[in-house]
Amino acid sequence: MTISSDARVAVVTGASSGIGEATARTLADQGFHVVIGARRLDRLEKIAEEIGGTALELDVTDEDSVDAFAAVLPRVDVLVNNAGGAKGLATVMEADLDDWRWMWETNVLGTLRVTKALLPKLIDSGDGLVVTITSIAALEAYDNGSGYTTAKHAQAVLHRTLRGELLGKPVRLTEIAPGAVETEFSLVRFEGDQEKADKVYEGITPLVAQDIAEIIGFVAARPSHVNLDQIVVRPRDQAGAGRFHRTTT
Ligand code: NJP
Repeated sequence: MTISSDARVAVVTGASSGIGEATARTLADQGFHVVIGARRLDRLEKIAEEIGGTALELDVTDEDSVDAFAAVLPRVDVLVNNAGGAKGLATVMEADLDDWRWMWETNVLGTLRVTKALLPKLIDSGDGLVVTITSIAALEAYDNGSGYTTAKHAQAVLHRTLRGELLGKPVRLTEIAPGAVETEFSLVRFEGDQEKADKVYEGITPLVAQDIAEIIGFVAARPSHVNLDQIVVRPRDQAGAGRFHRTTT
């Protein structure tokens, strides 16, 4: 990997699709050298080529993978903790422990592993920024969603804790909590069932990945004394995790 020593480096996890991919493109347009990580390296390589960035295989649930990823980064100015997602919908009584493990490993421990590994470099940059993509599921509970809502609450509290622990250090922290964004999110949640995934966005105009990417670009472009702590963003058609205005055709 060749990253010029004076380029500002932005790392985006989970950049092989959706919000992460759009964010990588936006930050590259803003002049960052963007390092993108995810498990699907073939997708990453195409994106990296288009944006003049660097593709690195990364599994945030695997300690060795995170260590290897961190080891090759010469510097880090921005970290976007985006890798994550949901698996299934079930009541607590019928909770699938494997789905819970996936959600906690990816969203919570994944964010912890990557943040821990990159924080020294973010501090050394003299003007670091950590953006964590949580969810409105980090702000409220909804029926059948406890595996995801508990994971997103935990991920958010981990992120918010750093805001205090890093006071006095040159690192800003921004949490972005989106509502419904049409990406591969629902396809992953429903194990590739396109019909079920489509139903989530039926009759509404959802957010798209670019909407979130533009917000992250705005955050990264603020002067270094300005810390946008938390941004909640939903489609106009959504007032809460389970409250939608749907038009019927
Ligand atoms: O979903 P999707 P989004 N290691 O599925 C990666 C949150 N959010 O863009 O590894 C490394 O298109 C996966 O890559 P791959 C959501 O919780 C969304 O919507 O190649 N990477 C892919 O690039 C998540 O935190 C909505 O499979 C891993 C990416 O994660 C973030 O937004 C609403 C990985 C997922 O892209 C981005 O999700 C909300 C691993 N172990 C919060 N596992 C929404 N879309 O409605 C997965 O409130 N990835």
